[in-house]
This record gives sequence, C-alpha cells and structure tokens, in this order.
Amino acid sequence: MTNPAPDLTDLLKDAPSNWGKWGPEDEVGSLNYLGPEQVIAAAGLIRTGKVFPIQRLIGDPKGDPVWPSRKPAVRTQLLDESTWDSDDAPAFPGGLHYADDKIEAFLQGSTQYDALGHVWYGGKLWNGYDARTTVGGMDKASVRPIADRGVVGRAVLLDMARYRDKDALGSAETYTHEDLIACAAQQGVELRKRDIIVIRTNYLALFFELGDAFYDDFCEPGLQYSPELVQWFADMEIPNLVTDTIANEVTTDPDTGVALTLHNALMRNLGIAFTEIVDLEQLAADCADDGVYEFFYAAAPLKVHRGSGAPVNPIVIK
Ligand code: UVW
Repeated sequence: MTNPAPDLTDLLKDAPSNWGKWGPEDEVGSLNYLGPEQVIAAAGLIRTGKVFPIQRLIGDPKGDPVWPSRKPAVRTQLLDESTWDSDDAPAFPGGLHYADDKIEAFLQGSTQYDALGHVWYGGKLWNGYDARTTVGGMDKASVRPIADRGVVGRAVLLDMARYRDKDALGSAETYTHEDLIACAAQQGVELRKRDIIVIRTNYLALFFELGDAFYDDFCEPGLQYSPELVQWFADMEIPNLVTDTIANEVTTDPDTGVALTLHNALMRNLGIAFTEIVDLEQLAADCADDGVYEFFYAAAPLKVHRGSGAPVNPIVIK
C-alpha cells in the first residue's frame, strides 16, 4: 500500500514565510520587491523596440487549455448586422449600427494572474488572513490589489524545453531551481535578485495535438517542490513566476503525492504572484535568434472586485 500524501501543514511546517514582512494589511506580497528602482532598470533593457503580448487567445478556434475542473470561455454575439435588420433592434438617430458581445469565462481560464489568496491550507491565506474571508468572494488578498498596482520589472526567459533539447517538456516532467540556474547559464543570461521568472515548457502544444484526450491522466510538467527550491525563491526575492503551463508547477509531486505544493509554498507563504498559461512561442523564438533572454515586462490583470484571479495580457518589450 502506498503512503498517503502528507498534509501541507506538516510538509511546509518549517518552510520560509513572508507573512507580516510588509505589514498586517499587505495583499500583494513579493510584488513589493518591485519599486521605482526596478522599473527604471527594466526600462533600460528596451533596445530594439520589439513588443511581445504573451496572452493566449480567448476563444481560440483551436481550443482553450484550462485547468481540468474549468471550462473554456464562451463568447456570445449579442448584436451584429443581422440584429440591426430586425424590428426589435434598438434604434439610434443617424443610422448607427454596432456589434456587441459578451464572454462567460472562468477568471482563471486562459492567461491569468492568481490572487495571492487563491489557494490555502490550514484555514489561512497569504499574510495570515482567515480563509473564511473567501466566502462569497475574496475580501482579502484578492486579485484587485495586484491589478491596482500593476507589475513592471526585469524578466528573464528560461527556455526549459530548448535547454533539454526538446520541442516540449513531457507530462509530469519536473525541474528544480538548479535546472533554472543551469538553463540561465547555458543561455548566457544572469539571474538577478527581484527578477520576474518566465519559464517555457511548450507543454500546451500537446493540448492542441490531443484535444480532450489531453486531460486523460492529467499531470503537467513543472517546478518540483523541495525545501531548497523554496529557500532559493525566498533568497532571490522573486516577485512573480510566469509560465506557459496551466498551473506553473508539476501538478502532483511525484515524491510526496501532494497537489500544487508550490502554489502554497511560493504563493501563500512567500507572496509570489503566479501568472499562468502565457504563450511564449514567438518570444522564445526571438530570444533563441538574438541570444537576448532578459527584457522589460509589464502586466496588470483586469480589476475584478473580490476576484480570485483575473485575465491578463502581459507585454514584454526587448
Ligand atoms: C488552481 O490553483 C487549481 O489553479 P491555477 O492553475 O489557476 O492556479
């Protein structure tokens, strides 16, 4: 018989925490590491003027990869030229016609920022907020404070797929902070304190290849928890982890059997913002071409009152 997965409370009992570091009312955590100094330094990385919006397409006819319990966004057309021909169409002076539509979407479907309070264990969210503050909507550590401040800084792409000489990482494939350091060294880019870390796996290519079968035995590749990895993220004062996978980390830890350990160790405990499901293909091709893996990064999720996450189209400029 296999051992049951340990409880996160036990697994992370000695793990580093940033609770209280920015005061009892803080709701943006390690994003506090990004101030004017980091913004100005990041602006100095703009050299060619090439712009890369890295959001995935909402309503992509090829499909939208989402976490298994979620559904892709549905866009509905409400007004178009055919509507304006009907008798009950609204009428405006001067012959005005226009198109209207709406989307019904999970706030964490497609490319998104997680709120720091999005995941928890032991009844406490980021900064020690009571988990009951999530009932009916997030009263603490929602996505709103992240949206209100925005995220701007130096980012570094770590192309783990190219580093491992693959088109894409495979299901359940893991990597560590030591792999990130080795990947940066191979790419010739320096990893600095307070960098926004952007990791490419190209794993979601499999979703577009397999369709619904992608969700059979779902286990994404990604960072794997270890106390050393969490300490490295804490020591490096990483403000934001951005990846092209749905959940930024290996779905279920192959050693402990625990799901989404790093959501808790990095986001809940250290206050590191998570950005998921970005599309890095054009950016990565450009980086492979010019050998420049550092760049200016700016993002602000949509301002959603009490939201546990929100869609975003981060902009990278080289
Ligand atoms: C969960 O935490 C379940 O999902 P996400 O990938 O949006 O963080």
